[in-house]
Amino acid sequence: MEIIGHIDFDAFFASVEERDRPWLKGLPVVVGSDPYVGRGAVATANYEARKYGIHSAMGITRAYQISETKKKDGEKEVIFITPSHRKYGSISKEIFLYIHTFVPKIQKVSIDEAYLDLSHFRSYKQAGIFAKKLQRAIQQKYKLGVSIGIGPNRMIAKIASEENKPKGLCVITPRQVQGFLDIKPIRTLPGVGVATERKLAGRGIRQVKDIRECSWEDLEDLLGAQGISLYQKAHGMGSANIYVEPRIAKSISEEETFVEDTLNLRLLTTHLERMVNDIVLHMSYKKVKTVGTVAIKIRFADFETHTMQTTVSSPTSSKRVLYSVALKLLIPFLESSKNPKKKKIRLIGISVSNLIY
Ligand code: TTP
Ligand code: MG
Repeated sequence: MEIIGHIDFDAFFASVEERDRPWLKGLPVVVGSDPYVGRGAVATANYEARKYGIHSAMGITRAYQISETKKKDGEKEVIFITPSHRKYGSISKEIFLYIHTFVPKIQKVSIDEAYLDLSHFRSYKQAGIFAKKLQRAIQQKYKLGVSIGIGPNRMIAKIASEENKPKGLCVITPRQVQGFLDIKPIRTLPGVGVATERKLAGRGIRQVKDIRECSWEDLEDLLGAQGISLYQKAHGMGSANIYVEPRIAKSISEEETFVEDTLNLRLLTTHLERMVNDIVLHMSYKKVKTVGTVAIKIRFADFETHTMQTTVSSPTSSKRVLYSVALKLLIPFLESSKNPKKKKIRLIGISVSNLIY
């Protein structure tokens, strides 16, 4: 029996910012473009800001106007925050690696969502118990809320994860699928956009159940191939395949582009140290015992790029050793030997390979 989970972080970018800046607690928060520049959109809004009607992809100027109106009415004004994509990316990576220690088959589909193969729990009840534990663990360890949906295929799991957001858990067994879907607006089904919705509304088709009551021939006449696929979705059918990236990595790497090109040793070594820490963390999650080769990548301001690698005398997992090996590779790029024109550095990367599991 296949049991599929879908996990999605709640108001992800905004939740990270609220977590890292406790003074934001209880305030409406929008992460997105700078409203004073006036172009661009809302990446996400926390749940307080959503109560004002602000949502992802809304123009930032519109969000700002809403905030100003609310302020005039004596309500809390919205706090606008510029996104830190690198931070969200590394938090996402870390949490999914953590989940991976409990769930061998994971398919990450965006920065904050993934499908989980929970079939090894053997029952929906056990999968649900696990999901609740996972939510608590993530809350405790990372101070972030996640919602989880469970169902017999990816489509149902994803719709279920939306069901009780935030911090929602919704388990839909195969027997419950039809009742769950039937009363949903057709927009809930993947692939139904505004145009399809409008077309079907003209025929009185508004809920999933209305699609199910059509014959597939009628739907095909109306929508072509999409009609057939819609018919299947309305009956709760979907794929339960989880596409897993190869588990045994050949190398682990990290790289960072600096906000400003630099030759500042302190800055470079701080970044290098942080990247080594991340690599060692990933090694432990991936159960890599030691590494045999360390490589670094340097990109100068003019985009000229070099890589250098070295084999360590004995395979290691020591942070200190990895750092000093990487530093030894880096230093010539700060000196005349490999950088006679004293070009500033735009990016550094580090990669470890010859992994022993
Ligand atoms: P979502 O999971 O769609 O949204 P969310 O996590 O903010 O809120 P929800 O609780 O409803 O899941 O997207 C994840 C992140 O992706 C979101 O925090 C910000 C980013 N994002 C954008 O930058 N632009 C967009 O239009 C959307 C939809 C998301
Ligand atoms: Mg989300």
